[in-house]
Amino acid sequence: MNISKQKPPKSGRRALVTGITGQDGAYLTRRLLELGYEVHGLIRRCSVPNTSRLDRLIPPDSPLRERLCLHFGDLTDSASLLRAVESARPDELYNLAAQSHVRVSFDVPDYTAEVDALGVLRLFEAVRTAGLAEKIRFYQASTSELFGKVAETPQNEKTPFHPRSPYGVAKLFAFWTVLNHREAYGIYAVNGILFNHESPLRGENFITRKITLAAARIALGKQDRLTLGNLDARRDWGHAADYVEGMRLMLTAETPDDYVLASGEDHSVRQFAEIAFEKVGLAIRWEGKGIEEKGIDQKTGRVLISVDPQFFRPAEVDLLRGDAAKARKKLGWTPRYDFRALVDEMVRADLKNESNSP
Ligand code: NAP
Ligand code: G4F
Repeated sequence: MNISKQKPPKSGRRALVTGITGQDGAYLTRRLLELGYEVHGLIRRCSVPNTSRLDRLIPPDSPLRERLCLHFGDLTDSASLLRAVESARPDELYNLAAQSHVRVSFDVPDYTAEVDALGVLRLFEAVRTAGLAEKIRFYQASTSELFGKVAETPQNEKTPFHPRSPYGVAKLFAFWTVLNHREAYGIYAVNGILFNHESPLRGENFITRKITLAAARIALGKQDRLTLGNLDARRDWGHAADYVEGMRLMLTAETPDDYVLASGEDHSVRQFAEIAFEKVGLAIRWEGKGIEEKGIDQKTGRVLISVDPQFFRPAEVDLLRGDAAKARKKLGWTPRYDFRALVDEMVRADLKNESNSP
């Protein structure tokens, strides 16, 4: 992998991806490389290597790597953004970088706003300073968290916003920053309002991965119990591979617009856990209410899941279910995974990894 100023060989279109080391960054990068793009990524300096997701999807000996180039930078550092934009001179810019954890945003609200809100503005300033405003196509990773305390169900592009966390509020600033740059400077900039999307590469402290990892470890005798927060929360979960394809499609439309990507189904945290545990051969029975609720192994009577209020949020988003009709119709977006296939892939991957590690 090229780091910084070593340019990869020239090819077709050029993309710059911020957040390239994250879940979506890795899936999007693989897809763009497969399509022949030259991909530049913004990467933060880290005390341990942080390219494990890229390494998993694009093996070190893959010829795709020749068209991948990483630049050190940070959304809080304007000069580094300008350097990356000027060096890559991208046709397409995907801004995926964010402090993306909603619960954590209550602990670090100031930092979350610096990155998730002002970071987007800094990136637009870099684009304009580099003289790329007329040529670039800019994707912003907006979120269903904007709907927050939902005004209607399902949510679509016209549903009013009511964010419920510092993360959601910061992403609201970012959403409007995109619209403002579209209207004020004519930049081709779009918001992808994406509902939750998951994969085996999902961070381990998001609910789906926390559950699939724990189910695998409990089945293998490596963990006793899983402790969760709000079991009643409902989310619209899809697969990241499908959603990065939607991001790309948004930048191919003739005119810039904002789109919801969602599966159209919602499930509770409790249901997700039940299915994940079932897939490792553990049937769960629920007993008790509120913080006393327990998920019990039907066969042995052992408590496998319990509730800990430390995982509750100061303000919760109770229910998200999206309507992606516009993206399906105008972009031809067709997700391949359904809910069960998603859970199945995540559980299998965690079982495999955990079986092969101490
Ligand atoms: P993720 O796995 O948490 O990845 C976040 C990425 O942002 C990582 O590469 C991280 O780098 C990078 N980053 C964080 N702070 C940064 C900073 N100050 N400067 C530069 N890079 C920084 O998130 P994801 O699930 O792939 O999500 C991608 C984007 O979509 C995020 O903006 C998220 O808010 C948004 N989104 C996600 C979902 C979802 O369900 N996944 C739904 C809607 C919207 P490190 O690896 O160095 O930490
Ligand atoms: O997996 P989560 O942490 O995802 P959340 O808050 O929905 O945010 C994710 O999706 C957003 C799109 O809607 C993105 F914008 C955002 O970047 C992120 O990717 O939590 C899902 C639900 C919540 O209601 C939470 O309260 O699960 C509930 N939950 C219950 N117990 C838990 C836990 N969440 C976590 N992380 N950990 C728990 O133990």
